[in-house]
Amino acid sequence: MDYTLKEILETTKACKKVLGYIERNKEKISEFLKVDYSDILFAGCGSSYYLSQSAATTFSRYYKRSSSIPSSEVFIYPDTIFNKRKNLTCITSRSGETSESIIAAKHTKKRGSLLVITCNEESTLSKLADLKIISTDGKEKSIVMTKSFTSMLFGLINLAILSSNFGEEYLNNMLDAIDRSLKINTSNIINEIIDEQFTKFIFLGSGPFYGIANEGMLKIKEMAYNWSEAYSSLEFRHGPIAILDEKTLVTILLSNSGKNYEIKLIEDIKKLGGKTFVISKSKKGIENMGNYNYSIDSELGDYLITPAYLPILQLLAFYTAKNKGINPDKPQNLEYFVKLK
Ligand code: F1P
Repeated sequence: MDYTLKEILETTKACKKVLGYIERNKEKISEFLKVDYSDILFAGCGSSYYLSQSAATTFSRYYKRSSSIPSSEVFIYPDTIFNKRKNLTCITSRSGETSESIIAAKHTKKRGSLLVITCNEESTLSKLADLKIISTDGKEKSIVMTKSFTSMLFGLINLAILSSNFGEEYLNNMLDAIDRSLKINTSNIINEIIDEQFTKFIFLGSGPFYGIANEGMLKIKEMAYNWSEAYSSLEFRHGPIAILDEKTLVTILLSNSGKNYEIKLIEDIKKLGGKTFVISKSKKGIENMGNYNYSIDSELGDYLITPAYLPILQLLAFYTAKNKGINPDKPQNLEYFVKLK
């Protein structure tokens, strides 16, 4: 089996492991999060930046107002980042060795505390951290990030929940939802989609789903070398909609908060001849809304369901690549992490 596929299918196990890590270090983590930080900034590169986008939205909801930027922006435009109060920076990095993220970490450590989430405990970033969260089983052989992304996001959502004493009872439901999303691997939906040989891929998601939409966009580029774009859902009407044709697949990550608006958008896209793939938590009220549909069948809210949407997008990219005769285990032009020379 291709190891990229094997790693996607190991996602639930990786999430359980990160949960165990958080459980074992609960006291230390709670103490760290009790500090009255004024600004919280998430930063990362590539997939880890998109992970930061989604995590920052979830931290804003459950912990404190947070924002996200690519790591390089931290040291290229430092004046725009921090005020003089007590800051917390969270750097996300699978390898813990990406140059921009290391420079950003050193930079922000001078101005506050540093939280690092990574899959590599022995990395440079882990050693710089005031608090580190390790996704041991998120570690991958594959260059493209899959279970590492999902397990690190799962870990960060758990931190947000822990900080607010909100709903630890939801953790098992989150793991169940991830398991159910992986079932798409044995359904026919992805085969039906790849048979159409779409040439353009658009991913739409709002709030915590925006970072996930960006990651769907990146997976298609990295694995299948297809043109792809991602937008905050309703932004799609403001220009990008002009490129729709019957060979464009628009994947919509349906939310609870924006559902009514998103349903109207799906109808518009279909009227204009684009094809839609609707990923939702529940089928209720939206049966066969898209040209293609996948429902995870979960009662979770928007902020907690996000990790479960990822395996679907990763598998879509994986099989699109295979169908084009591309080996997703060996993507062209990419390295495991970027080292600036
Ligand atoms: C990961 C990353 C990947 C990307 C590429 C280069 O960095 O940016 O997202 O696919 O292969 O590395 P990190 O998470 O290890 O910092």
